[in-house]
Amino acid sequence: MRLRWMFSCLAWLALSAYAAEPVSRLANHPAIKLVLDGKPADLLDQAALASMPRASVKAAAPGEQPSTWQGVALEDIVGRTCVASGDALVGRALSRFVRVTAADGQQVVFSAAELHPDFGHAQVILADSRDGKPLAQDAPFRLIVPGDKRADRWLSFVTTVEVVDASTP
Ligand SMILES: Nc1nc2c(c(=O)[nH]1)N[C@H]1C(S)=C(S)[C@@H](COP(=O)(O)O)O[C@H]1N2
Ligand SMILES: [Mo]
Repeated sequence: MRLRWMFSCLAWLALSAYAAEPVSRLANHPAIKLVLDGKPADLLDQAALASMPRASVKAAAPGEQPSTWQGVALEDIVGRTCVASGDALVGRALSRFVRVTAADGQQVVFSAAELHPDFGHAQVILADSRDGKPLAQDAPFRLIVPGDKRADRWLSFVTTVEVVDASTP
């Protein structure tokens, strides 16, 4: 009897912790946190990401067959911060970089110019599907960097995109 009471107490605690914890809900409804110069700029949930233009690229990680990856261009996500997109990438803005973080803490960076169509045009994609199917072990989002000879920047389980001003006074 006592055990059963303890059990229901534990179940109640677990349920209320779930209700109070937005992070656990995010696990089922993936979203990308967008940060501009250290300040939260936006939360791109599934609806926001679905409203953006779809981007597609055929690319192979070393030793693998090429796949068609689909998702949203990293450049378009950066543009949501209202900086470093379109013709705004001049002067000091050329010292901006984009830092992408994964759920395991792994991080990679790109310069804003490396992504921009007038400069490097790296066509990096935040992919959510591979060959028409949702991602598997690398879900919910994976960076695809088509030009790289190594897959080290093909970051899996991406959570955060930050735009950082790296200029010195
Ligand atoms: N989140 C995250 N993504 C990551 C890594 C990592 O440690 N964490 N390793 C990278 C490295 S070094 C490589 S080589 C590829 C490996 O991709 P694969 O597991 O699809 O072969 O993932 C990349 N993406
Ligand atoms: Mo690697």
